[in-house]
Amino acid sequence: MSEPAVRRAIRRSRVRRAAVAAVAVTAVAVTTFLLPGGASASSTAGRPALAAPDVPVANVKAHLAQLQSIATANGGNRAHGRAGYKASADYVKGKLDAAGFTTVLQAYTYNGATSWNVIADWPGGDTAHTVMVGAHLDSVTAGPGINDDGSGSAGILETALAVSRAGLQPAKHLRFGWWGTEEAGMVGSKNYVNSLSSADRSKIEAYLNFDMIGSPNPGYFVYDDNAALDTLFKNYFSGLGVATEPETEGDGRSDHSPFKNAGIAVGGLFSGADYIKTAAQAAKWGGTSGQAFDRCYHASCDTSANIDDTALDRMSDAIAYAIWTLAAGGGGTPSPSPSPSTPGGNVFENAADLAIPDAGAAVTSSITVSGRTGNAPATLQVGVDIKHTWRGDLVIDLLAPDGTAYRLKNSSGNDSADNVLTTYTVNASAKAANGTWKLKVQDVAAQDTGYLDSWKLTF
Ligand code: DTR
Ligand code: ZN
Ligand code: ZN
Repeated sequence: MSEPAVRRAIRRSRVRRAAVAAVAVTAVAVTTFLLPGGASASSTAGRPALAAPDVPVANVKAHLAQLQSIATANGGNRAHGRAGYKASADYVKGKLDAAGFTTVLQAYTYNGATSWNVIADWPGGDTAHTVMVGAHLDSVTAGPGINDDGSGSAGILETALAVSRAGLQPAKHLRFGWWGTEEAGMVGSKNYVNSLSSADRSKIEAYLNFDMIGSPNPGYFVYDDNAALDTLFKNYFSGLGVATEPETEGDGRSDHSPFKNAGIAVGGLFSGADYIKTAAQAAKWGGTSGQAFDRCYHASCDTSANIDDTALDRMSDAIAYAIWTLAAGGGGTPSPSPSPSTPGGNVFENAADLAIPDAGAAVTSSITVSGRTGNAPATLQVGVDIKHTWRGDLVIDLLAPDGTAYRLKNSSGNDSADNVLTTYTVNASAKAANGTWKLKVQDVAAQDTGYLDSWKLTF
């Protein structure tokens, strides 16, 4: 007799438990991510998603304070060939060694001076499927380079330390890189990519670059070089309710370029440099229109004071979300992946696995609908696919963007069949179509467990 059947037999002999008072919690969700070549980074079906942790912005700022101190103690900068750069590399390496990473200072020379990339591998994971994250550690000679690019260096450092704190055991292999001599033309990262055999390059499924993520007058720009990685970050910020724009200013101007030129999928985030924030951008992001995103770009005033904490916080959390999603099949804030991919289609789906706590709190999964006009139809189709070993435990609601709840399914003491694979029809004609719709699911009786496999809205 299969294990679920044994459980059913036991449950039939058992008085059903009262429903558990529920406190809805926002779900964690897995986003299936397809890389070029079809490799997928989704979690094993049915395994509850791992939630990416919050990356404490205070810790990121503490790293920036260290980099500031290093610059102050070494002629005011952390530039190629200067003592401040090597001290920065030693600081980063020391933190990583203490956290259990396998680190290497990869030496090279440029303009007669030796410099080093810091390469750190997190032990474990399938090295044939490597996810790499990087930032440049050097500054210009004019200043300490706290936003450019201490912010990216500190953001990925604290995320690496979060991987260690979590004892993460991702399916894919994780590698981090802190690049030297970017300011002279991506010299360090070029050295690294050129040092790889073509076989080793092909093992890097994605390279994510973070060069300026804490600009004082911030924008939220997503690299659009690779559609899937672009969508990953756009979904993340959509889940935060933060608008993003494609990053176009930096094409060819940072360390993702050598990886892209080697045929590796690249992505990343950027908070802006010397371009001027428009009125429209200020309207959606706040800050000051008519002013550069970073007035201290490549200047001596690019110090610890030259950071917007909110941007640094959000972007650091996005780094963690990307790593957990790509390498560990986990994620963070539910991120809808509307289908078709362009807004305005009539089918929107979230295929993210979502664990449903047994006899526990309700969980929600989100789909953000955009590009439609008017209200939802009187026959809105809600397709639900839940894997569960006793569907009578489940209560399912559709929540409209304004919070109105439509009950799709009640619990039932005698519906012991497996799974919910049903399309419900809802008269949602009183509700605007655009906005974030949610599916709320609660398991109200003990024993038997399951997860939301996917759900979709058809307008
Ligand atoms: N961070 C700058 C290079 C740069 C300018 N704009 C962008 C946009 C996206 C990435 C990088 C850049 C520097 O290192 O000088
Ligand atoms: Zn720079
Ligand atoms: Zn930079």
